[in-house]
Amino acid sequence: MMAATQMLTLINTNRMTPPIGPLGVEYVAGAAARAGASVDVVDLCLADDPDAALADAFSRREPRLVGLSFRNVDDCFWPSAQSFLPELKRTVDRLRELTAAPIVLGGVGFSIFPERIVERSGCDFGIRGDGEAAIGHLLDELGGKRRFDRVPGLVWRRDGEVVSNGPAWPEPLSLPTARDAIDNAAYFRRGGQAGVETKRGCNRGCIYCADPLAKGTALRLREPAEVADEVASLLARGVDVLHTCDSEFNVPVEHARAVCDELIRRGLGQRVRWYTYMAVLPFDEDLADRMRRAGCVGINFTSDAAAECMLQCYRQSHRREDIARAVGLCRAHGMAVMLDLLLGGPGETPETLAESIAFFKQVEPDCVGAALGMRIYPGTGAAEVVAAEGPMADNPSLRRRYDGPVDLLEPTFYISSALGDRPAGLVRELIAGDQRFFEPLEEPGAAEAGGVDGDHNYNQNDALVQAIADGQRGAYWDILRHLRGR
Ligand code: B12
Repeated sequence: MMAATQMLTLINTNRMTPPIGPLGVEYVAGAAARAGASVDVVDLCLADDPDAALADAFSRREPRLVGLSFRNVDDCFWPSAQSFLPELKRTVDRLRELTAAPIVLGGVGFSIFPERIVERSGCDFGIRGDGEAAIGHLLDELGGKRRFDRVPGLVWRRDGEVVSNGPAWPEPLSLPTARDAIDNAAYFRRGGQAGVETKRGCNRGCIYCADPLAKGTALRLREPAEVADEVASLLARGVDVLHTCDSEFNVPVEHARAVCDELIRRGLGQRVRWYTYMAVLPFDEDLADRMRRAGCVGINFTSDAAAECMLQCYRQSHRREDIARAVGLCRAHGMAVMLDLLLGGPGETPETLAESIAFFKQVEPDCVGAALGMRIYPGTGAAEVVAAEGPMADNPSLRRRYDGPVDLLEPTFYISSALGDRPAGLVRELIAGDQRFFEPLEEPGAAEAGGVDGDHNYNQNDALVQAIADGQRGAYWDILRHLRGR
């Protein structure tokens, strides 16, 4: 157990808008405080002038440790492809001027590339995986024997070399429920929702996904009662629109049912509205019914494609008929439905593109997120597929906006070269103005760049910011569809 005098300053570095409450900071701060540390949070997202906020914060304190939360490495969106690493480096450099305290990094984005980001940012430490218990261990070692090899998840420098202890994915999973470390009410006003986790980890094999790298492949479940306590804490703060922060809510399905049952039993299902990410399978009448009664109003499915070869390429277990059935279940139970399309993966051709888009139109969802370009992360199935295609430098399907050698730490996307020079143009022609679709942005330099407001990048999205200021709440795809009058 930590000594009560140990002081930790946690900083949220994510300044995208609409602002999303930094759930990682919330839980890490709550856990460190529960373990006896005195914790301050400096939230650069809610600060008008981040530089002034930092200067002000460190003029009044000298903590033992400064923790930076780095949620997004980049916006994962082609072709905007914005990396947040330069900004992170600037923040670390600025902190070096303001404090002598060591700096530790953490966050889901950080945990995808832990060693690289420790090196690139120049910070002292990083924690890959869950931060709640690990940060307490680190504080203890800093104030004691400095046996950094004992801190779970720690990435650190030994004799000038960056070394790592292996990820921190502790079990069982129990998290603070008070929701009092960040300003959830402000995030609700400005971001229109709050996040909550029912579990961590994902055991699915989707080739493109980085979640198993950051959260592990074991499903670490929270007690349903704990999830319900947290929902009640948010309600007490006037926050009644939520988004789950699990990789997929319905995996494993028994846990999804149990969480719903607990929300229903406590009458919370009638007081909150929530949205969720889900796999297309497993999903049936029974789960749809329980979810609706538990307060779910919208589901965003990892549907990916309808062309069979693309579903196989992405290693999805559902077939196109399952997508149609999932949409039908949502309709029957009064939940809005968003289907994600991942276009341009290995093997995509103009024909498979046309097939998937036509099918997604035909099943009549409320929205379709037509993302073009698969962000390639090292350590995923996608990286293996790309490696098998030959040297990355010569791969005509890799798209990027940075110079120099291909480096997967930078936003690097795969768009099948079979789609030609203007794949976004092709996709937009196939969508043909169907207002249910969020379209990919035109390629940089494309002659016709109309319809740029038709995408669903939630990074600096002014239309969303304005809609939320005007009182709209909910998942961003649901707000955007209302803005389109749908
Ligand atoms: C739910 C979700 C959303 C929801 C958020 C809903 C909400 N109200 O919170 C919505 C749909 C809005 C969304 C939007 C976006 N998202 Co998102 N999202 C997620 C998801 C599934 C959960 C994030 C989360 O809150 N996790 C729970 C928290 C508690 O975990 P955590 O942040 O990792 O924190 C833990 C540790 O990392 C660590 N930690 C965190 N901070 C710190 C700090 C210190 C000092 C330490 C020691 C430890 C530590 O401890 C914490 C507790 O254990 C993740 C994937 C995932 N499974 O995590 C993607 C993910 C974060 N999103 C991603 C992206 C790209 C985006 C968008 C940029 C997409 C876009 N272009 O519009 C936007 C950005 C929005 C924004 N303003 O930030 C990517 C980021 C990848 C990357 N390249 O950086 C992810 C990883 C998905 C993926 N696999 O691609 N997202």
